[in-house]
Amino acid sequence: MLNTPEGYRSGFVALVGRPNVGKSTLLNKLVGQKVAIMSDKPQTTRHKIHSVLTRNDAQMVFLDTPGIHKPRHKLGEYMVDVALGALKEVDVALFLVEASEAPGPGDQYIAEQLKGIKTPVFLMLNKVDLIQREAVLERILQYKDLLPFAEVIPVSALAGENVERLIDTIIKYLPEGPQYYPADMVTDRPERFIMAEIIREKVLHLTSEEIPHSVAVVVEQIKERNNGVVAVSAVIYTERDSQKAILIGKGGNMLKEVGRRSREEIENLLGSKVFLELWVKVKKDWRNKMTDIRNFGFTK
Ligand code: GDP
Ligand code: MG
Ligand code: K
Repeated sequence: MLNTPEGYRSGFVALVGRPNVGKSTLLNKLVGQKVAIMSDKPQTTRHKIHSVLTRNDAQMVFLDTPGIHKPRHKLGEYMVDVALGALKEVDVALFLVEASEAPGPGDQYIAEQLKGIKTPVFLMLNKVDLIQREAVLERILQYKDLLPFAEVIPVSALAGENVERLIDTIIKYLPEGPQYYPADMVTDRPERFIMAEIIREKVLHLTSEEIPHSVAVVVEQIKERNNGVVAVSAVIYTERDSQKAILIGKGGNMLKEVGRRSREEIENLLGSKVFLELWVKVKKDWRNKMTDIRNFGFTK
């Protein structure tokens, strides 16, 4: 435990909301650095990510939960489980919704799940930059019926609008408590995991519908060489030979581009030159095999 001043507050905050409402974007804005990957495809986030925001008066630990949605396969069930489990452990839950859309079945499903939980829930109307100012209040009224919300906060995670106010409001709900983590720490996830997430993000960005979420990335080796270059070797797992072919691309072009973009970002993360080696392997039907799910590191 680090020395904690009198009156210090600390606690845990979970982000929930249907896929693509901007949970990862908000999380990154809150802690001011890229820790969760973002993409315009749903279900980019499979893991619980802890990231930490430290101020002089408080420390918040954020969990980016996988989207809560009606499960369609075992991995789906598992993700929902992780998300719901996280909600019971936290001091505040941020329920993100889309300002540009009226409440849908996905939001209703999440609201149902949240009803049984004692944690105070904030309604976070995100992406307010996409709608007229005058439309904000009307939209809030549509969502307010879903649950008894402790607070209602319109934000733009992308633009950082109202994020300071959100932080101040969260702190009011935190109990007095110690500073759990050092002030300069933003995530307790090992770099290996973040690297794998960066590579997976590039795959999802560069391939369109052909490569669904049946892709997993495992970073197998990280070695620092004498010249300071960090050699990273990673495997991208797909479910089918046809997907493997798409991922490799004509003359290996797709894989090269995934590698180039990933390498640049990993270099930023590590602050050193990186030599990145990528492999593509087929592992059939992995989504429905729990043992494989564990092997890929989806631990609770
Ligand atoms: P998640 O699935 O809930 O984690 O959503 P992401 O954070 O991955 O965001 C999904 C998409 O919405 C990305 O393309 C983001 O850039 C976009 N997005 C997130 N927040 C905002 C926002 O405040 N305004 C706008 N215009 N787009 C946003
Ligand atoms: Mg996400
Ligand atoms: K997403």
